[in-house]
Amino acid sequence: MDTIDLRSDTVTWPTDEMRAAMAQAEVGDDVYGDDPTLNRLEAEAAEMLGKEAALFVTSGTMGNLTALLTHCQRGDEVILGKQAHIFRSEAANAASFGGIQLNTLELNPDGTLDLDQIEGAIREDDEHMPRTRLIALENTQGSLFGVPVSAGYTDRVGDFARARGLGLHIDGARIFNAAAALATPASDLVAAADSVSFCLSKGLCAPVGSLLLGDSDFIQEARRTRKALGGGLRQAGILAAAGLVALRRIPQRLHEDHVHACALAEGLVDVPWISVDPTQVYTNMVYLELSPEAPLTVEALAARLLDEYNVQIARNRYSPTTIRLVTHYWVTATDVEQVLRGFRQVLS
Ligand code: TLP
Repeated sequence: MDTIDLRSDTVTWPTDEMRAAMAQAEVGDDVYGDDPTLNRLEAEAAEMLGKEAALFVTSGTMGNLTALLTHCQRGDEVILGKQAHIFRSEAANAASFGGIQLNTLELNPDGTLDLDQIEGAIREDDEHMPRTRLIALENTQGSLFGVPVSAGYTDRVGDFARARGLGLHIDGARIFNAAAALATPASDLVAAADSVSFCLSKGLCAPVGSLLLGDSDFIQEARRTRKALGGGLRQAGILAAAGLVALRRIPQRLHEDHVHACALAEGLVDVPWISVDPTQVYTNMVYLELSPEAPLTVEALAARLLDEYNVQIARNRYSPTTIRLVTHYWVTATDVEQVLRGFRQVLS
């Protein structure tokens, strides 16, 4: 990449191997179900995550929306964290396109929801009330330092949901980061879920795409929903070819990004005006606070880092003094040193 871009792992460029695979991809028309490369990607993803079937969608947002629209009817309710991406950062799509209401609960610092609070949020069968249909978890929980959520907890939520006739969806945009951090197969982290979405185009480096997974009936229905949303793609094998390289090559190297995130946090501890807690680095995200007394704003800091050190950072959308640094394939150990030099010199 041409800058050291820490704004997100969504910024990752495809690898050379992905570009070559895209150029050579066998293609068909996926709406007819005959794109061989896309079919292979969906089959391999389903097998990796231990689900019956998978559906390629354009983005994480589309994966979550397709899941919610498939699980829920208009007037249904989904219980999820107040800090969930689905609630905060998906442009109220469940409400605007599905008439679905989101009932949010405060997340614990470890990314979990209390089961007794979920219990309290489930609606009675009463004509005045929405119908509770679904619980949604996020793993890793991006807004809470990228903390991974354990298989044990997810299994408990799955049992709890099944016992009450509710579904469980996992926004697993970064499920392979969670798997790497917990040294647990991703399939174990989602075994309890009726549906899970994960992104190819974040830490896995593919240029486009996410997958939504579940049992065959669910995915057949989701395919209809995706078509209705305009997400029926044609020669999508071009994109799937990069996705296959992503799935086969990248999950096993994600721990390197986590090591780099820790190195960044540790190196920033002594930098003036910055507060950071290295014990709150769990995966590939480092959250920093810039003191309100600092001699420059986050925007001014970002401009100087870019001009003088070729480093890109961005302000957190929800706070003027919070910065999230995200490590990924294109951030090397040498880049980490360069970033630390930049922060030290601009802020000293
Ligand atoms: N997250 C992006 C931004 O929207 C903040 C990022 O840079 O982290 N679930 C989770 C947990 C996500 O973090 C994101 C994207 C999505 C879903 C949506 O994915 P896309 O951007 O592919 O629609």
